[in-house]
Amino acid sequence: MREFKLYAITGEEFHQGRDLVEVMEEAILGGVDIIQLRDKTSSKRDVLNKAKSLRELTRKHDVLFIVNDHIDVALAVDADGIHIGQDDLPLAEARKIMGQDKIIGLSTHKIEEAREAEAGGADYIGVGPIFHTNSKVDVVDPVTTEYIKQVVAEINIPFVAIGGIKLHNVDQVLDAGATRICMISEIVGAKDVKGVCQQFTKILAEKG
Ligand code: 3NM
Repeated sequence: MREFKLYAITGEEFHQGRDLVEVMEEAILGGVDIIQLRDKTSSKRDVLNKAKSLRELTRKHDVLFIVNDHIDVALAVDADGIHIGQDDLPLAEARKIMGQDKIIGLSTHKIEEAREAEAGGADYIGVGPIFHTNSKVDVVDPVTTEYIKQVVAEINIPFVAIGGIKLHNVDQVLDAGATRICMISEIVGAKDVKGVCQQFTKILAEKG
């Protein structure tokens, strides 16, 4: 899997009416090197159309493109991979459908899930929510930076820290050992999306 560090997930409820592709392009221009289309409410057809647009954008800028949950959409647009949660299609079934060459990311909220993801062949895991987040419904309580430390000590596949990460608290995440960070609201809800991403890029370069 190609290396990535700054991961942005779409969250159109934070876009303040701005165009999806424009917001994500600003993020890429600020240094985001992987984007995920996450849309829990639109029709399959609408998700497909958004995925097509974002696939075109990510090809243009040569950054990774991941689709949340919709495996069929991911395959239809030739995304680089999918991201799934603990209640989605199991990893083994997802791998059968996606094949060996595609990226499969899995959300984890405790070390047992991280171990299972690694044993099951996930390409990367999400580790979170580190802090309180309003961007995901039914999310578990914050796992804190302690969970990052556990994963660093035990798990050998790449991981991204996620959940409530902001410019003002990212240092805690990196100090705990994370080298890849993932955000929705702090990026796509920013007035200056590109500027915020440039700041994260700089921080990652300094700490990395
Ligand atoms: N997954 P924000 S937390 C999509 O812990 C998602 O698995 C999480 O949004 C997890 O950066 C989360 O706005 C929401 O807090 C992240």
